[in-house]
Amino acid sequence: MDVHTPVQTLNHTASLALFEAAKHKIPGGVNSPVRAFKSVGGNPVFVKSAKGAYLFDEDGNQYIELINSWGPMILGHAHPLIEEAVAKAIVDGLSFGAPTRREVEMADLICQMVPSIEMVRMVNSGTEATMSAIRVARGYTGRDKIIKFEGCYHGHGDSFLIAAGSGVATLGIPDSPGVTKGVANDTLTAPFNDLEAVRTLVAANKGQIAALILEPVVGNMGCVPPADGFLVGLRNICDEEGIVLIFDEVMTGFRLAKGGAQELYGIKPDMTTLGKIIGGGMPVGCYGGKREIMECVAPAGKIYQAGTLSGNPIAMAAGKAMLTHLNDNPEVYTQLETTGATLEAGLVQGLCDAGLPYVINRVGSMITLFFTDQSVSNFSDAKTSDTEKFGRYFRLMLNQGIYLAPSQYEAMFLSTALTPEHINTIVAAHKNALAQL
Ligand code: HOZ
Repeated sequence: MDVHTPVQTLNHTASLALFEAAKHKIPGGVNSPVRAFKSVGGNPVFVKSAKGAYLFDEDGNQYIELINSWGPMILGHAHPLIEEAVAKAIVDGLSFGAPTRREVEMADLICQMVPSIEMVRMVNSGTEATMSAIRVARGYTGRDKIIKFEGCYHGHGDSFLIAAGSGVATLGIPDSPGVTKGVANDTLTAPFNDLEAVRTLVAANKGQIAALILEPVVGNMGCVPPADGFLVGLRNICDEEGIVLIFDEVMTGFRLAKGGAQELYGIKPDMTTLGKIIGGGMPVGCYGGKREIMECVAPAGKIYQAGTLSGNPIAMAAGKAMLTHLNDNPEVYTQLETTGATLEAGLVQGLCDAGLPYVINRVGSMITLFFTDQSVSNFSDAKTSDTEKFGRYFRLMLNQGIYLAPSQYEAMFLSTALTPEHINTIVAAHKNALAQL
């Protein structure tokens, strides 16, 4: 019989003091709600630094990193290639609000790696990318409505805060106050993986739907892969009805394959949105797609979208270093798949030994453990999870130095900095946590 080590609570004195101070000046003490640990209990850990597979907090605790800034740190933290590129760029100036060579090189690289993107516009975040993409889709089609899926999260733009996942689902406020009825009425929702529901919406709103947007592999209700035939079914519906198909690849882009989920599943969307991943973690995003659509964007066309910081030189330098590395080293994806499969096998073993009901969804280096006994293929399924149990599990893992996403409705993101030894450590902590749930 395994002997389990009782989990001691780590010292979080400095984090706690910072959180108390933060609550006086920052709403809820955090600059993005999901960081507040609200659904898992306890208080947020304040990060001091990160390197490779590790995160270090203000109290000197060390954690193995499984969030990786919600996806972009594919190569782990403070990777020398990216650090060097940023250091070199900084001496040339921080922001110009004018075009630069690096933006042209980045646009070339993105179009090369994601062939459905024929033209691309840089913005500053994934939220900005998705908000801009639907404006362009509306301008291009002359239609107002969009379809999104329950539990998908596309940033905090008004149109997307309807039946949203991520922090919105975590805090139980799926339809945020402040979103006007008009905007809400233009957002139609369907359950993920339900083609019939989409067909019904399209038939009931004939000629009115500008865009259908989705995370092709969802990360924001936990990891939920597309069912066989789902993505191709959506592609066909959009073709038949003249609807712009938008893949939100803020989390999956350059992570699941060089060309993102669209390469993995062999489906070409009309438009793609990307986020922090194209800046190696710097604040950046972009949207792009078919030339015919993108040429409608000002100043080439009449659909307005702009930004002083768009294509920021430091973000471009970091992004170019990371994307070039991914482009030149396809073995990164084999390594991420192996790491993901090894972690999954270890987690499954622990859960079977403990005799606990579970579902693990994984696509490559995105993975979620749901505490439920029914398969999870949409948001209703995800909500059958025992979130209390997830909270206890989260705290037991944190206190053993494993940093998971602080919500059942998020995915873990693995990096190439994780070694087999790290995976062994995570699995040992997992077994220990399960024994003490
Ligand atoms: N699921 C979010 C990223 N797509 C979490 C990050 C945040 O909201 O701060």
